[in-house]
Amino acid sequence: MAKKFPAGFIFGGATAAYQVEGATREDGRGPCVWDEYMNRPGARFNADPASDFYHQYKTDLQLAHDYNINGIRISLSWTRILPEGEGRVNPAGIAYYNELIDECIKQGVEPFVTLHHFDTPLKFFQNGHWLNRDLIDKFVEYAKICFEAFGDRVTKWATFNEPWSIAQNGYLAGNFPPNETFQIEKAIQIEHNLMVAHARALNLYKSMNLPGKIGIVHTLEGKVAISASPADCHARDLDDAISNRFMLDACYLGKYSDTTMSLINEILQKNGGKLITEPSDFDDFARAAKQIDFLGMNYYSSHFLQAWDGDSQVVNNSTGEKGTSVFCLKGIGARVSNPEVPTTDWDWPIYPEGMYRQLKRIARDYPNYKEIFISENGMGYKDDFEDGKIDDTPRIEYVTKHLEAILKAIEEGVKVKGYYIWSLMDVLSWSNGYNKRYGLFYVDYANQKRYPKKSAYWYKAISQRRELV
Ligand code: BGP
Repeated sequence: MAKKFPAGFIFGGATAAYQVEGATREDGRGPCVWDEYMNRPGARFNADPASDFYHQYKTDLQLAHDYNINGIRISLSWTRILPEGEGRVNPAGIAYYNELIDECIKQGVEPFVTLHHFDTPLKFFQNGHWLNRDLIDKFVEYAKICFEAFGDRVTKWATFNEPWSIAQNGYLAGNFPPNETFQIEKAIQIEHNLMVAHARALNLYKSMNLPGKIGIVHTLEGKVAISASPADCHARDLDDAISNRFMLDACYLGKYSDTTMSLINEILQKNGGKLITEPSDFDDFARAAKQIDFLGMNYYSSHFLQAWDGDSQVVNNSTGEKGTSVFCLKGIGARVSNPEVPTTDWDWPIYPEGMYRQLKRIARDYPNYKEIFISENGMGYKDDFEDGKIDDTPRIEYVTKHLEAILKAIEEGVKVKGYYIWSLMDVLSWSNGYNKRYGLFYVDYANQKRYPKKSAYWYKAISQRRELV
């Protein structure tokens, strides 16, 4: 295994606007889908003030600088920039992101900017969300405004964060708005529509001759058959097709391969439904596939697949009560526990081998990829805060194993250029609230004070030496 990370490797920290900014009603920001969702009666938590990054960003960037963190993932809140999602631009929103980006650069913390990290303008969500193709045009208009406003300084752009999570969580598992379950046809259609929006925004960016790079962030869940039986292996292939392969094909092949479509059609036949595409989509895909600069890969976990003949059933573990998850999809498979693989309290298998395999798979199946950033990886944990000290040794162990997997892939020739730990500081978790912490820096939500965890000191040492310590 390579000992050192290559020169220029980014040791970053990741955030997302809705999970850190707070200030959801300040300075003219308009409503997004999550505002309405989290303000419903009975909601367990909401996004104000979250980590108050809207006001505390200088403190957080100073900490990043002091801990040798040289990159930060941020996302732009669409409705801070366009309060109605379209039309009128909010000067205060543009000013905020100008100041934030300038501060990142001043502190030597390169911003990696995502245009859309789940927070669709409320109006568009109510109008059919990503099932309505009008939203593709609206997204491209919004992207253009962002490229024009910030494109002179932003060197890394991602069109979307995790299209699969939008589809899976919103339409299969039901733990993201609109909380629908088992709507497989809708999930696949949303994936396609998001890939069209991605391709069109990317092609637009490339036509503007700006100095940066552009890609997309996908969550690449590992898929492993629980046994060598052909039925379990087929369940693995079906889950991989809908979760990963379908969208990777769109991004890198510029089309859906025949094998991919046969798996997707099998899923659609068993569940009822049809994918609707337009011929121009594939022209957009083909142009974008030639121009995409990087893949952002989020990796947390892998699933162990068993053949499943029954109806769909899902139980989400959103409290950290170990062993409560159920996930079986009709026509695909059941995600079962593997007694040999440890899990987090939220039942996410800890399986760094899955990250290694996904990196190798990109290099093998999509050899035209240029570079990969691990744009999120980290461990949700109920940190103990004692006298201002947080010993998060399990998180250090988790990240160490994943960094080892990256070093192994690099040694074998995979072009991985950076790692952004999820998360820089503690943030709001979409469906788990505030007790599932990921940060290098602990946030005391009562007073917004930051405290470095044991992992922050450890991460600093790794970043300084570019090797595991
Ligand atoms: C990814 C998202 C992040 C973040 C992370 C952890 O899917 O891109 O925004 O939330 O997962 O997830 P969770 O907070 O559900 O544990």
